[in-house]
Amino acid sequence: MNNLLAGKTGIIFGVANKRSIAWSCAQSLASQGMRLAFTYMGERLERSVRELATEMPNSLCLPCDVTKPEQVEEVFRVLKAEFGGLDAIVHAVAFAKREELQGDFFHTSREGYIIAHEISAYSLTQIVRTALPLMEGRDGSIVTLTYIGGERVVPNYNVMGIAKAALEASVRYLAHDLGPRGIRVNAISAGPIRTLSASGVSGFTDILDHIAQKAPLRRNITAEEVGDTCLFLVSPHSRGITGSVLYVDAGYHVMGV
Ligand code: NAD
Ligand code: IMJ
Repeated sequence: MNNLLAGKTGIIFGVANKRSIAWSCAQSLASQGMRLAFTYMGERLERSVRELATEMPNSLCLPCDVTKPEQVEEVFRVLKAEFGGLDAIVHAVAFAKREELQGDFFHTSREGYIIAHEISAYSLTQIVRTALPLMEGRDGSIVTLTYIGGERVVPNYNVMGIAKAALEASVRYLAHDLGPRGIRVNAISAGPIRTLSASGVSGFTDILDHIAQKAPLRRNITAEEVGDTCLFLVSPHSRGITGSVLYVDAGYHVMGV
């Protein structure tokens, strides 16, 4: 089984380097024959993303800062010209100012709150709206990445937790909007993984150790496991699932203590 997505196209937002969860999603989708486009945030990441994308046949790389609507629009203009249509979107984008990810949540600044929500939550809705004309009539699938800090308190996750709650609610409202057009929208709630976005998070090693001791599977998860769940959500095997959050967390979310 290696051609589940032959003839289909997808776009991946959020590759920074080979450790990015978005890159594992890309590898799983490409392994089943999907043709992919990648976006990168800022010129500093262009080289890294272009180098990774050379592994993927017929792929495209485009700049996209999700705070710039004209860049989002340009992405889908190019995609229409190059791919014609679009079957899948993977949204793996999040950002909050570093100073907002420590100390008391109530210190969150107005600006920090707005930035975290614009990049980590609103961007999904903006991307979906702009992509819609390319996805009409194709039974598409949209997948975003979330974290349990959007439903429960994880110390230091702070404003990112509030933004993930908004992102998860957006998944439900988008699923309702797009269901009649045959487009599904789901989120993957991933356990902690050492990526660029996890670097410098205070106590991250302790959190990984805690999961390895307490999660039902008694281990942490890998980015490849998230990628394979993304493949499931993009493929027709998940055709009855929309508006859901799937946990790829070694079962940690079921625990009470
Ligand atoms: P990562 O740093 O590799 O990916 C985050 C991406 O967001 C980067 O590629 C970055 O360039 C992009 N980004 C930030 N600001 C942007 C902007 N203005 N416009 C466009 N892109 C922008 O880290 P990751 O851990 O792979 O994160 C991917 C997703 O997974 C995020 O939504 C994150 O919240 C989520 N997640 C991560 C973990 C974890 O432990 N690493 C766990 C659960 C969920
Ligand atoms: C992030 C902050 C605090 C605690 C955290 C995390 N835990 C985990 C993460 C326990 C697992 C990683 N995560 C789930 C994220 O969504 C990270 C988002 C993020 C990370 C950074 C670090 C660098 C920076 N801004 C960031 N913005 C968002 O400047």
